[in-house]
Amino acid sequence: QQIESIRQLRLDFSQLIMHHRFVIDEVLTKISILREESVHTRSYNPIEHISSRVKSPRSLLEKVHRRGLPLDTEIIRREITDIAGIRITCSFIADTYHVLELLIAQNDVRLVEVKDYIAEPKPNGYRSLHAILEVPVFLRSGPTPVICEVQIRTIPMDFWASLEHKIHYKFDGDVPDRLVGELTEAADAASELDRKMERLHSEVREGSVDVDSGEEFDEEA
Ligand code: 0O2
Repeated sequence: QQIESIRQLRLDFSQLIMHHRFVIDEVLTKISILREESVHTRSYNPIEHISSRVKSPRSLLEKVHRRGLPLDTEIIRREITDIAGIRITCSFIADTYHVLELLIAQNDVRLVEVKDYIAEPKPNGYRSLHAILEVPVFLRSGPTPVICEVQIRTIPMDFWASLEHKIHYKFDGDVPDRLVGELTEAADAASELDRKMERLHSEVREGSVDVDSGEEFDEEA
């Protein structure tokens, strides 16, 4: 009896992970279509980089334990919203909001929640636009809604967040005050860079600055 329920749990877990891999594929396809279409029709690429990951079973189980949830995949599916994660890096702040608007305008995408850490950065300086989306994956049994977390940020926001993440893990969360202070300064500098780049970009776009387009590298990935 107990062996049978363990076997069932393993099966449910691998199915849960598989469904989240599928939702990543669905959302990645949507994003690359939006990106290619924008390049084609506006000669403008709002997206610099896209990465994705499915939470490892180990870190998923740790989170389930931390949150005091039962080992029930239906509950985990509902409560843990970052099993499937996609990160989109844009050049400019305006692009982050625009990409999200385009995604949620699609009628099979349901916006569950938005956390706008660009408008309201976390106290440590973390900035990013987070959206929890629910998107159907087309299984043999029919369309099944699956949740996916999309983080959209600019290059400076991403640069800052990856370093902060490394430092956080290196010190196991107990980051020395001096480094915390320096990270806050770096967050301010990243924010200032974003503002400056946005301003320059809109000046160029509005045509008040003469630009010689010159040669460009071919786009990869
Ligand atoms: P990883 O390794 O990137 O997956 P929760 O999702 O329940 O843990 P919350 O507050 O509901 O927490 O979610 P929130 O605020 O939307 O943030 C979740 C994710 O955003 C984190 O996932 C990070 O990826 C990123 N994030 C949030 N705050 C920070 C921050 O201060 N610094 C950095 N570098 N990233 C941050 P994980 O699971 O913590 O990490």
